[in-house]
Amino acid sequence: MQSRSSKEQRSGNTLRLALLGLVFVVVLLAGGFSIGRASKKATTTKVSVGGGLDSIAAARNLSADDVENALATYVPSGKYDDYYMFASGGHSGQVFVIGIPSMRILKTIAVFTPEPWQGYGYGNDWSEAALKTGRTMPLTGNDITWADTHHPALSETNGEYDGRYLYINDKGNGRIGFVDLRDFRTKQTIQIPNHQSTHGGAFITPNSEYVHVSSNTPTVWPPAPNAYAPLDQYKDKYRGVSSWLSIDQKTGRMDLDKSFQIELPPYTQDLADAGKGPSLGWGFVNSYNSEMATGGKMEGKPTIESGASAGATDYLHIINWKKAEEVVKAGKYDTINGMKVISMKTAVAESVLFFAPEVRSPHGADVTPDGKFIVVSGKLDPHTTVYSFDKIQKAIAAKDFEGTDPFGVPVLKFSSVVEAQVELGAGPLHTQYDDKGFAYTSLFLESAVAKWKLGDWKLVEKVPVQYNIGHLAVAQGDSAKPDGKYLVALNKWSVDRFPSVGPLHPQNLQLVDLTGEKMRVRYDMPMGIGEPHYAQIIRRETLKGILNYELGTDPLTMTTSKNVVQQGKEKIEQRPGVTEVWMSALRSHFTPDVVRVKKGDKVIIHITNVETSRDTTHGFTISGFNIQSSLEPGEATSIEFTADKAGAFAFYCTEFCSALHMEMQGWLLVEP
Ligand code: RUQ
Ligand code: CUA
Repeated sequence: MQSRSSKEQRSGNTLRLALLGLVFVVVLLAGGFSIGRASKKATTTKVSVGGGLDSIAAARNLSADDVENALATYVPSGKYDDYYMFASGGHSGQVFVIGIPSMRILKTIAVFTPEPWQGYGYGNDWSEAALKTGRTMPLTGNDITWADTHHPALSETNGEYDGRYLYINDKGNGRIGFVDLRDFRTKQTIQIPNHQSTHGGAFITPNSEYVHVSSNTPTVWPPAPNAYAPLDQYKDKYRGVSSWLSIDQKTGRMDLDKSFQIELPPYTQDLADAGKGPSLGWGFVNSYNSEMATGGKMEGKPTIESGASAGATDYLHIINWKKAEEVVKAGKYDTINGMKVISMKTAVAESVLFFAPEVRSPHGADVTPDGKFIVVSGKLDPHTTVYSFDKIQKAIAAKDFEGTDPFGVPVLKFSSVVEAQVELGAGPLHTQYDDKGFAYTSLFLESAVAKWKLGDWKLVEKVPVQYNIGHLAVAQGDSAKPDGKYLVALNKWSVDRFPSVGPLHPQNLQLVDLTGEKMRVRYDMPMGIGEPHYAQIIRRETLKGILNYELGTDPLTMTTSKNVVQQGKEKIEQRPGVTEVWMSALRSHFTPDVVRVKKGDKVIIHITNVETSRDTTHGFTISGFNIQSSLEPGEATSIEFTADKAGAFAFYCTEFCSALHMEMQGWLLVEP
């Protein structure tokens, strides 16, 4: 449909002609019938719709291209987008859910950062339990209330997104979070032992056995509070780490007892991906700074920027995680900060870890959907390098090494493992795939997306994007079965695309249509709420989100809360130093609506939203106590605080739930 109208533009290229084509498209879309039937309808629709479109386009000064872009992305009221995109929020510490192709934000998911609308992180409730497990950084003892979320990973079954779980790493503080896609809420955050940072990952193994992350900056090893080594001992005393976090198949939670780590040299480990199909059981992590530069500009040493780019090559880390599992089972590990860690020495001896040279300063390591190749781009090289998994296996079997790195890790011969080097343009970073054998690589310096053909290893086409694209995401593009169709360019700079909102500009996400002969930028989406790094796009039907909870559900466990409050069974219990309340919320009142406590009491309020129909959310806040809960339909939560000042404090429902929402109010009386 779209190609028909673009063809017409090419021949005529007048607004009127294109609009006629579009009217035809509208009719086709509306009817979904064959051409013969549609043209019958066109006689009735054409006049009103065509006339309207014509004058709107003229009044708004829209070109034919603009109108086509609008039609290609518009999702009418009450209709749904075809895809969900889960985008990281960068240093907002969140995840954003965006509809594709409309590019409308459907939700923000709070992960590492308190978020008041969702009542996440206020009031010692279930969300506090999810947040607190990852809050304190053991190395400093500090509570961390922000995060730098980079790479969301959707759970997979047989290499395809299954819509159950989502994981997201915190680059800044070495953490990972788990979002339950039944209710789009974060259920677990973890400070991963032995990590100060994360970057390679999160990626999921094809049956969600593990979610992987590796460190970014190396840490003093073994990590411990007050562990210190000066930078001139970097090579000996600092280490990177690759973590394989076991996923509980029933709950989606990560289980550190069943997880393991692999000690790595103090290079800067970077992007990573899981093998699939023939490469199932393997993981690939690239790295930069094999030079081990540590900066020191004012001491006359090179900056990390130049020091890390001085050498000719870095190393792709090739990890046999199935083998690593066996090594752990055989007990060949050390326990460091409670984690099972395979030492570098053991990893080499047991053939768990190999290196392949990479063109210096690489970024992006992306396994093709068939699992046969790993695509790595070098930020400073216009080529992207394609490694063959088959060749890697043969080289390992034949011990076809060019030597070892300074830590004794065998380095495979570059020429033996490379399938192709494809010249794409300036600053290639990340690659995604479609269903037709094409690969799409972001070109940061060139501000473009390059489309190229797998197998032919040839550039097909480029489309400019605005500006400086980092990651890109293709519909289902990270799975064994990509859809193609849409690509989103996650551009770092917006420069002149939007009116001024002060010096901090929004990021610019752009929707690129992949269905036509040529790639086409359809839509600009300013992201004024965070800096998305990476995103994954999943078919809408795959997600089975719930519309309400079973009455009395504790969101943390998704089971019935032991403090569920049935309507009519509300009560207040008082014992020395404690007031405990079982409260219900129902349009438009809380029961009880007056709560008397003694100054200094610990107050526990168990609230159940006893309504379970769609969209009947209530909120709960008490003035002056930094408490804010969002009680979704059916939810039961428990709030705890100390009433240490006497006074009369209003509590009320924060969600506009009914005509008498303003009256959904009560009193907490703290008696002196
Ligand atoms: S990185 S712009 Cu954190 Cu994913 Cu490449
Ligand atoms: Cu309940 Cu407003």
